[in-house]
Amino acid sequence: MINAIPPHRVSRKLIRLAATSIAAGVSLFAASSAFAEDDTPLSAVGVERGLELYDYDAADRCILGYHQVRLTVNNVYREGILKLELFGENDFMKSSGKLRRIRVPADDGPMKVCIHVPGPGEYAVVGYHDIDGDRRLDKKWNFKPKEPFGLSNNPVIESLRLPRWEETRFTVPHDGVEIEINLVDPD
Ligand SMILES: [Ca+2]
Repeated sequence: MINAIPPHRVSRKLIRLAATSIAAGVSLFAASSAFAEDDTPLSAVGVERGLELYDYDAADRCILGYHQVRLTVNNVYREGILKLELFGENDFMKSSGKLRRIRVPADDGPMKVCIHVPGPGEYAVVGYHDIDGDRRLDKKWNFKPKEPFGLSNNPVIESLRLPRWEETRFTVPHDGVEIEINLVDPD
């Protein structure tokens, strides 16, 4: 019985083991994110890449099982800024209805971005690739977007109109949800 471990040591060892496994599981999703696991302040990344970025616009850490939207953004590449906004039904697409705003350096897609939501419920995400990094969605002469944009549920918007809540909303359960947004090049 030389190798016997006292009961209290066993339980501590098990707790440590469990903690390590949980941490490994969490980082499994986050590891594929270009920046979610990177603790470098967003403002410092901005300086490095010549982009105007602020720490308060950072994305959230990806945590499986947490009430958050775990986004995969497609058709994006390493230039400029990726901007995403989270809305609820109230004042959808209006600045007063904006629940969160994320501005992160754009990277070669698919990009993983996580956004915490206030609680389980219905939400919508709208976003665009601010290629020139001027923090605005560039528009054409006819007010159509000039930079790639995307919406949750990826509805096709052919005419010149704002997206509707009904076509972009999705449900976030208590343990979060994975969604994909395909940025589309404007015609
Ligand atoms: Ca722009």
